[in-house]
Amino acid sequence: MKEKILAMLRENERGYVSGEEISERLGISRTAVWKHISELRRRGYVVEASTRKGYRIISSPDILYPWEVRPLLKTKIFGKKLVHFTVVDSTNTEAKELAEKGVGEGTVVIAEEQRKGRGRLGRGWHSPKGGIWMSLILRPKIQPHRAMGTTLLSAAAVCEAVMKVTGLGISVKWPNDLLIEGKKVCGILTEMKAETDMVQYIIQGVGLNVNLDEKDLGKISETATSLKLMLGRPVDRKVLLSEILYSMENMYHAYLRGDFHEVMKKWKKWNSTLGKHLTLKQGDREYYGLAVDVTPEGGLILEAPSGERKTFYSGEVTVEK
Ligand code: BT5
Repeated sequence: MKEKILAMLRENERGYVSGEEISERLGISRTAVWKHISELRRRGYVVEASTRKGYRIISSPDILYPWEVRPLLKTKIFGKKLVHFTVVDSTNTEAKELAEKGVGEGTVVIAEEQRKGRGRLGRGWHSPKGGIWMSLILRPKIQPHRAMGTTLLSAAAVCEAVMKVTGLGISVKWPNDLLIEGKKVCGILTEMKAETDMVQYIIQGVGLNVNLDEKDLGKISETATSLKLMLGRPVDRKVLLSEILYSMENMYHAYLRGDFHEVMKKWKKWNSTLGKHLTLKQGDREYYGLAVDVTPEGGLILEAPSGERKTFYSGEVTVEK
């Protein structure tokens, strides 16, 4: 109902819409209209009311409410069910709980702020207001070793969407870092539950610094940046979120069809890792080599100076300057 009332108020942005018209068109009582308007106000919308003329919308909050995002979606299933939090510990944790309860593929959990945002290997993810902190539930019928491929497709999808909406030059550093001018703007956290030979669900967490200012980044501003800082103006998070989900859905379907070539082609287009000499750290072990390719499962193939090739499925990469 909120979605419909907002649409009516926005049809005629400079003018008023009478309570009577809303009530007639939506088939609800005038009191119900008033209750919905009060609810919108509680959620940060500024709606002017005049006894003679009716209601007029003055401004909307910059919040990724489901009824704001839904009308912009171009996807078939991704994001159609959207669970929104103002503040939460971690959207990945929430998504995992939902997945355990059987919630379907394509469900997205999103938060304006995370108190305990998570990175890989127990690291934290700084998530103040202004970012896109989201987790997507996937239920592909694939073997666990292929799950990492979804990290790559998500990384490529976010690059595609960011490029489309902002025009900024963005690149992927294998496996899950998205960088602009060498600074991290987005990280991806893939978590899964699997039986020995079949994935039950994958939670694809995406953390993207959209409208964060220098002060929001605080201590990490030396290594991290945001789209707003790079662009010099804020970005419409709703539009960007809808583009990200659209790209993710398209690439995910290509991936499920077995069209790895399509996914890899996109990933390679955005990547800044292949062709570079780099050090890959796994715990306290280090490997050095030339990044020659990625496998359809998302593994990175390194060629050591001896010519020997080895594939890695996890690790921290430092590109040699
Ligand atoms: C990642 O881990 O890059 C994965 C981050 C995934 C975050 C999303 S947000 C939605 C969902 N819910 C969650 O709880 N998590 C996911 P990793 O590669 O381990 O990088 C973590 C490191 O990046 C930290 O140790 C910091 O150095 C740095 N970092 C932390 N917050 C950052 C930020 N907002 N921007 C850039 N770098 C950050």
